[in-house]
Amino acid sequence: MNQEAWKKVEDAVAASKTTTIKQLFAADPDRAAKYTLSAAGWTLDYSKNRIDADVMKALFGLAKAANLKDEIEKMFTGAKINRTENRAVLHTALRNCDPAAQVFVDGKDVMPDVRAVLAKMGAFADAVRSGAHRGFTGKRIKYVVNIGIGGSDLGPVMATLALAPYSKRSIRNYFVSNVDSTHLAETLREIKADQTLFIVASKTFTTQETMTNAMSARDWLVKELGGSGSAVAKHFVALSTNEAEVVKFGIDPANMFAFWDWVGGRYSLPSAIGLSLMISIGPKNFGKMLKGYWKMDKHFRTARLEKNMPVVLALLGILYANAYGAESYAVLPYDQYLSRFPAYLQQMDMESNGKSVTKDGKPVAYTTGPIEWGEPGTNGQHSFYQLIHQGTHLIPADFIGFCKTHNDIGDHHDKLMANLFAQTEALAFGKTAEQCRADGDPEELVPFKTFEGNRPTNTLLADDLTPETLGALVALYEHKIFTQGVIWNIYSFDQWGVQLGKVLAKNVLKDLVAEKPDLKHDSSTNALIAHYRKVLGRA
Ligand code: G6Q
Repeated sequence: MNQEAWKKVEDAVAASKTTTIKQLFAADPDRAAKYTLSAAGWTLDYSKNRIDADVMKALFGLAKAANLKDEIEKMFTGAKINRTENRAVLHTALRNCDPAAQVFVDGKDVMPDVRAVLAKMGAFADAVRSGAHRGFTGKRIKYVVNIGIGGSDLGPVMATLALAPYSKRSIRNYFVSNVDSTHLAETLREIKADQTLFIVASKTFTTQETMTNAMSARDWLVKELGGSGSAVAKHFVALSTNEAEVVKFGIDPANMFAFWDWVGGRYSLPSAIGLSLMISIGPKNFGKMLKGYWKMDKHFRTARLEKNMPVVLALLGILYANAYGAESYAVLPYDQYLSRFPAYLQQMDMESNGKSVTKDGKPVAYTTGPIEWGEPGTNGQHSFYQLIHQGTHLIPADFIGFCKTHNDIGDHHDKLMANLFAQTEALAFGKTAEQCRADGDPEELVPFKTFEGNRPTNTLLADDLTPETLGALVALYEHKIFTQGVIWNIYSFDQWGVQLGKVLAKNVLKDLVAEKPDLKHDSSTNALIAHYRKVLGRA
């Protein structure tokens, strides 16, 4: 992080720190309008933050000092900004809807391949939806099971739930990720082999959990249907970058949907990894989602920093993480369809910016990626909001809502949105001791019923939850996270911590199953392995 520019942020914060959000509003009747932005179907009201013109100016200075505009261009034009893996980062190419667009990696335009895979996905999704693609015994596909984990699972799960109103209800989607056999077993209980399509989603096609689940699913299917290879051909497709491993597994490359090493797992929803979603909502709606992404991409690439929604969100996050010591932030969607959105973002943010080494390989001298968490409103209000209102931690929160609902029953939606607006109001303005007394609270209860307020929130509003607004929302957070990575000067697109887990588990597995293990771990791990083996009679 540029220390000179950061010093200016610290100075501006020091000068404004004692002014509360309440005072800031009282001093400026135009505050809400001043701190509201619109882009790609979304409105961001960030007025309920601990900011004034000087703080914002200093924050934009920080972005400029990091050459953010140049870094954005590098990403969009295929520079190898994921240096530790020597890869370009081009999820934006996946949703570039300009038919004339060209994006080059190593001198090759990637767009023809992107369009070809999308077309192949569309044709296949249509065939499954219409019944043209049938199972081994001639039955229509009724169950679609995505087998994948991490980036090959969380995006499709989140979006399939989010876009349920657009789904073909006669096809049911399942997602199996955990290597815990329970996940697969409970799914198999609900489906019929002759009506099931398994989608094996794995960028590398070597991930332990996914390959274990895929092999067990294949064994189950062959046992149920017979026919071995020919049954597998009708009931298994693969989403991967690794054709050789797909073929080894027994899936014909004709049934493989490709993507490329420049698509990071957690950024892969708009790639072939979105096939299960596309089967659910149809290629047209998938295309609309891509359009939503693309709109936000264009906004991010072209809007000046001061009007740039992902940049503003990123800078506010940096303000709280680095100047106020906030360790986490909450994402609180007031929409049941977005129930998995916080979990999806958790990976996107924490895997991208959970780094403690700068691009020069030196330890960072400041806080980086925050802990992201959240649940849909209003449920969270009856649980953890207490701590946000009156606890000792500062937890900035993003409230996400839609003016219209897909399920117009009575006054549910008005009540839902009333809660959203009321929460941000209460968090910002609190309740003073005087107000408590005026409400007749007994004096001994006043300290407990007083709310300090001054809790920062952003409110993100769209007219309704559609494929387009969902795509734009995902892109908004992707670019927010990118911007923070640039300012923190860290590599946001590798994930060596995930890779470590993949190796460690293999080593331990050997010791769990070996006839005579030679335990060479620490004493704790050795004892745990020995205990496990003893219970299973393998001692
Ligand atoms: C995502 C991560 C990680 C990855 C999974 C699955 O950015 O790299 O979550 O998506 O480990 O990997 P495969 O798709 O290769 O199975």
